Amino acid sequence: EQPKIRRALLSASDKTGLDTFAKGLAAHGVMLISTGGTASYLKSLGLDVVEISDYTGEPELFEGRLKTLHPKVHGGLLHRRDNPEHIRQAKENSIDPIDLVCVNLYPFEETVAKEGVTLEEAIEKIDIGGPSMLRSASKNYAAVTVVSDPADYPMILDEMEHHAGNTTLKTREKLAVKVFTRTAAYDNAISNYLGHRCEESTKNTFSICLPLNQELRYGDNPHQPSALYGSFDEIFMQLQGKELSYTNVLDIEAAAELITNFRRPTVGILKHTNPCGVGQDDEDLRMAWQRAYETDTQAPFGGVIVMNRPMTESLARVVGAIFTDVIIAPDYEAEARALLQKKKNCRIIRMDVDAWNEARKAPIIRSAPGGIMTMKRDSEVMGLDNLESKVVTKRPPTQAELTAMSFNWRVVKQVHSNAIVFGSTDRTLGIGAGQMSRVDSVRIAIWKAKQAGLDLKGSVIASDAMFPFADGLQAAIDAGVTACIQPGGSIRDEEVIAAADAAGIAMVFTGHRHFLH
Ligand code: 93A
Repeated sequence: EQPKIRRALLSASDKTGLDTFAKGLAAHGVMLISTGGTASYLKSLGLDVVEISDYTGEPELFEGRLKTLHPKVHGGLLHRRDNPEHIRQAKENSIDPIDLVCVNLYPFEETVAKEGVTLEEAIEKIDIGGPSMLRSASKNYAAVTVVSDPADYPMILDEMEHHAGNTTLKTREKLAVKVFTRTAAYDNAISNYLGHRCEESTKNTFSICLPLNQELRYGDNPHQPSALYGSFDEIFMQLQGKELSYTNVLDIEAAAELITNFRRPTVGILKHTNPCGVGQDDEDLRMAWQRAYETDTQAPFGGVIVMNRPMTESLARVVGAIFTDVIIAPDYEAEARALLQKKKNCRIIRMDVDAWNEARKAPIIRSAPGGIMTMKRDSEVMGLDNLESKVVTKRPPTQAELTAMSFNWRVVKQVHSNAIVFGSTDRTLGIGAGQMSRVDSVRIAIWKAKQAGLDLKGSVIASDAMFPFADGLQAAIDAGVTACIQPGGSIRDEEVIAAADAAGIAMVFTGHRHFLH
């Protein structure tokens, strides 16, 4: 038979929900013990509280660095209630059992996220006593209820109501697991913050601890279970549609990365993380979509649509006619939302652009045999500054060609290698993705443009990496391009430039490549 909870220690930086919780505990006849700030707060609510220093008989020392690190606290949490020797030692040392601990930690993560925080400020926010109590209580979850999340307050009061003033063992076990996840994440945040201050140490270890965000529908295929960790749903809020799968998440990230490259109103259509088409229009988002869609009217079946402006009603109307898996927009006009509601299975995602921009500062992480690999994200469009000075051909590009180069370079960056994009100033015309030889990507892009009934005469070609031979560029020239943007850097660059000059086309070397694997 479970004894009632008699003593509770409350020490909370975040006082959210604490008033109701503490009152609820008091109503169950629980004695409340509290640290300085929390005690003042509870007293202000008219509750009876024992100050921690009165409880331990020792003052809070060193500006609060030493408040709860005391045998009366940790002994009260740690001793086994089913072990006569523990009970005897507790009595001998005047240690009373503490049956519930409610702690939330100094806000270390929030503090270091602030601009301009000093090392000293950060260090003062490293909570020692809080995690220690949480860990002591969790180790002894057989007897102690440990509360680390204000969201659990109502559930705990409810259990006490229905289980004679205590929680169930099952609940205590779950709460203990939650604590170890929380303290592990807390220590990782400290380790990463301090580690990043001295570059070298981050290279010694890499630690992450993320809470489960959601079980995914499945992985690449239905026989591959999959799960998502972290705070994905705070960046990409799903407003409706089927549950996300692993490939949906990959597509959403690829789509977000693509659209982030553009400031003008832009719509992108993707499939299997590759762009099928991208279009722009300053007046009408539907026109931007039209341009993207015309690039390839077949592949977008079951694809992803992304835009960098709130989705309009007129766009929702045309998109409604096409089978689409995911739509991503910073927002939706009310009429657009209403129209999309009819597409029950389609996942409608609202993208928090600020949160995304924050999230993409983190490195790319991939599994590697026996561990993981990290890589700085390819987040900047490289090589577009002073394009005029990067001309390698006799003929310099026209203004329109420069605009088209800039647009298609932003697209090709998000196409898997080997990547080729044909396009004009505000739209793609043909995309070749993921081929093992560059010239094949060129051929595929040309073939696809032809299939779509599009003319490549006067278009621009963008290549994510250098042309190793002249053949790829020659195929593009034969198809009608007048300008080319590519990184350069091949040992046969001279041959490639000669082919361009012979055809009178303009070419720039960005000096940066954008491989994507
Ligand atoms: O500086 S500490 O690591 N030393 C301690 O002994 C200690 N005990 C609790 N910080 C400590 N705490 C933390 O104080 C708790 O985790 C909580 O975040 C905070 C509550 O302090 P107050 O009740 O004075 O507002």
